[in-house]
Amino acid sequence: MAAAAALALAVTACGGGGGGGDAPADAAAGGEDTIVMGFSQVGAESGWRTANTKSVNDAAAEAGIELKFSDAQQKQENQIKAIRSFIQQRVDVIAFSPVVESGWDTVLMEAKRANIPVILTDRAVDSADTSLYATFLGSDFVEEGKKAGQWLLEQPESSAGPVNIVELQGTTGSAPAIDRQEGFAEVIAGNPNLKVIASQTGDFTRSGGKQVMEAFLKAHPDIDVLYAHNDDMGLGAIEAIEAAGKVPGQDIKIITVDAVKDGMQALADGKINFIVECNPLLGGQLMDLAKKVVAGEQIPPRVVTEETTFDQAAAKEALPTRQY
Ligand code: GYE
Repeated sequence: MAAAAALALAVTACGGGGGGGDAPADAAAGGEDTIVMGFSQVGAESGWRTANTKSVNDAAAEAGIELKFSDAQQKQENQIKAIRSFIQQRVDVIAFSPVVESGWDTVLMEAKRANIPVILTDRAVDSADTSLYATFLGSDFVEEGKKAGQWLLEQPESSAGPVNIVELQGTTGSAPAIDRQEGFAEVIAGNPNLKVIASQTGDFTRSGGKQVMEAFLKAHPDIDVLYAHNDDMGLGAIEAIEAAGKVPGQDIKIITVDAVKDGMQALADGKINFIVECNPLLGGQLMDLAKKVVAGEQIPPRVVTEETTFDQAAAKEALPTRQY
């Protein structure tokens, strides 16, 4: 620990002296007053993520904030490395979307000791010490899970007899996977007809969704409903369902989360039945919060994004003007 701290100090001193690797970037971006943000992204696992990355990049350019962007390829160790490097470069603010909820206290403490504010964006951490970050900007994932369950509760088949549900979970240990499972389970517990007969992670990817759905279809001939924690896994699962000779949206009803373009298209085409929206366009709000926190202004500890839901008719209406 002491050695690491000493090293961090040494690198910091060097960078601050003007001869460090970060000096030219600062100069190019317009000098001393430019806010520099280190941003550690989860990866590029889904359409949602692609839209989120674009939003962050566009908003930084618009706000005149210099962005140091790092892609963690869905690995926590890469995010920890990126955050340490941002601390060494003495960025003004660090923003990151934590791939999983736990295991962040040490590195967040390092940022705090270096006096660099941290903004959590999109996903939460489970740290008990909330002084380790300035705010959390993102969706209410439990609420999203509840909306998915609520739609299913309202379908006529839910009161007609047993409904066998399979669930494709997001990345194990991630806030959206944990919370979307929890919200959904809580709501469907109100109806004994509704049973989750299998639940497994597809890692938020299309290929993961396809593979796991293939296995579900082999093991369970009697699946009525698929609940996928994101559109991409749902879209992968549709391929598996069609390959098994079943009709997605009819033989198996499908509920997903996100409402990205490809998901909305499948919903409009009748292959998905219901999508709970999760808004990836967080860039603008993130840059506003960053400016305030760097200026020492008060910011709310939690900023929740507003979201809606779509059935097939609503998807048809929304698609032509959908941004992502
Ligand atoms: O739903 C999924 C992505 O963290 C809200 O991550 C995000 C989730 C999103 O891979 O598609």
